[in-house]
Amino acid sequence: MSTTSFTLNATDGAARTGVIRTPRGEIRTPAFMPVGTAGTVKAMLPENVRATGADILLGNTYHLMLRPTAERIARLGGLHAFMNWDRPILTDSGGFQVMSLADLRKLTEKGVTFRSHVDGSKHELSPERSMEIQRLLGSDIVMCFDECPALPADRKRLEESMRLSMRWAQRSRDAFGDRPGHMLFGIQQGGLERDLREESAEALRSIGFDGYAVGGLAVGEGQKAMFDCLDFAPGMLPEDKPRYLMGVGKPDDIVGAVKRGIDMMDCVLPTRSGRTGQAFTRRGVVNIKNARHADDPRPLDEHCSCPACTGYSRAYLHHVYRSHEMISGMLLTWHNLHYFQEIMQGMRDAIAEGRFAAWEAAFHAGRAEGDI
Ligand code: PRF
Ligand code: ZN
Repeated sequence: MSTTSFTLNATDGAARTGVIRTPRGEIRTPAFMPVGTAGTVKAMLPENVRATGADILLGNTYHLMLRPTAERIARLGGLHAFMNWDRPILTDSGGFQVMSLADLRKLTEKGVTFRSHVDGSKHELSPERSMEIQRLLGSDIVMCFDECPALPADRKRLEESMRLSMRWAQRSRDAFGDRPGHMLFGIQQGGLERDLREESAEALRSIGFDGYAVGGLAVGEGQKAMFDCLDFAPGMLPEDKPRYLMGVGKPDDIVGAVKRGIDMMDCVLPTRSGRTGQAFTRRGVVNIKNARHADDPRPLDEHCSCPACTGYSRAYLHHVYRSHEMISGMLLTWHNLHYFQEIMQGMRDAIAEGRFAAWEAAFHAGRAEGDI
């Protein structure tokens, strides 16, 4: 018996819209998942994240296993109760974060050993331990344990790494077992090489997953190379399962990915940029720290209905940023998440009504390349 499902409601070219059903609620796709790495979407209350339109958050095995530990979160009733978010949570499996954040990493067939970036303590992660941690957290969508090389990487390295990730995908599947109400996603690797992507997709399809991620992109290759890869990679994955592009991206990356058949994405960009004074708007990026906003009585975006844009001027947002006031990160994060979710809703509606190309043209027409 399966208590989760994915329904495709409409397609327009390669773009798709649908819904993932889980016991904790529905996820409308294409979906953008705000990042709640350490059990919080930084600077936001969970109910306010929900108010921006998010159906699902992303959490991180790596950060939570180090602090406060998966066992402690399990004793306290799981991650949903702990962070006061009762809707779906997807957790990344840890390998990617170990490689980018941890110290003294050692990779073997079994898994990785590393030292914590927090206190230097020694830890191990493997497919089996990652599945156990994600179960203790109570994650609704569990990710396979994989390895993701930075690009550019030579072909031999990409091939060996991808094959290791596919062996780990099988071990992840075996360790995950049968958990009604929870989904396990495989992760395609293979860099920008078409034949390696196909080999990886074939390995994952034959194991069988509830959804499939495109991993190994947005790691230094640039937008053009990423889009070239997305012209073929999603089409190698089963049509009747959700496809998740990990760690992407800027608004135009997200639109280009959906156009190429991606259903889910996550990125720290709206939240992190919100704390560093960058706002994404329909007309382009606003750097609120810039002195030219100091006397500007206009809102960030006159068409935006978020609290930052309905209640405050650019001059105020500039002032609180320069004064290091906490409300600066709160307001800009809210605005950015609101804007990202508005893009997703716009794409879902456009795909459902068969007018994605026109929606995309309008999206690009209103935008400037540099700061506005
Ligand atoms: N694998 C995992 N997490 C990820 C990635 C990956 O390839 C990426 C690549 N953009 C981001 N997060 N497990
Ligand atoms: Zn706004």
